[in-house]
Amino acid sequence: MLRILAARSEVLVERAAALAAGPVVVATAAVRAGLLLIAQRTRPPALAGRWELPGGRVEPGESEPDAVVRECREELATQVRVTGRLGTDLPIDAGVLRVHTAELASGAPEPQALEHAAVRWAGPDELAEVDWVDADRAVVADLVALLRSG
Ligand code: DCM
Repeated sequence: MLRILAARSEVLVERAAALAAGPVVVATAAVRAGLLLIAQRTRPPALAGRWELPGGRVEPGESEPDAVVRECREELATQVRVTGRLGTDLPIDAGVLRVHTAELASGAPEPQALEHAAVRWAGPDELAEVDWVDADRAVVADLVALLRSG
C-alpha cells in the first residue's frame, strides 16, 4: 500500500513539474551521411529567416518520439526514425524544448519545406555560422559532436 502511494505521489510530482515547465516542444536533429537537416523559419516575425531543428509542440497524450515523427511528416513530408536524445531541456518562451536525434527511415522521401522557407543538409563545419534561433544555438556544440561521431 505504502509503495503504491509513493509511486502515485511520484507521478503527481512529475506532472506538477511538467506543468510548471509549460508545454514541451520537440526538435529533430536528423542526420544523414554526416550532415544535419536544418530548416529556416517563416514565423513569427522575430524568428523569420532564422534556422532551427524542425519540430513543434507535443500534443496531449502523445509521446515525444511520436511528436517528432508527426511533425516531420507534417512539416517536411518525410518519415524519420527517432534514435535518441541530445542535450538538456532548453527553456523557450513556449515552455521547454527537447532535442531528439533521428535518421530518415529507409526509402523515405527527401525532406521538403512545406512550412519552412527552406530546408537543407549542413555539415559540422557550417553549424557555427548558421543564424540559429536562440534555443537551438545552445546545442550547436552537441550537434557538431553528433555529426563528427557518426
Ligand atoms: N522552437 C524553437 N526551436 C525549435 C522549434 C521550435 O525555439 N527547433 C520554438 C519556436 C516557438 C515554439 O518553439 O516559440 C513552437 O514552435 P512552432 O512555432 O514551430 O510550433
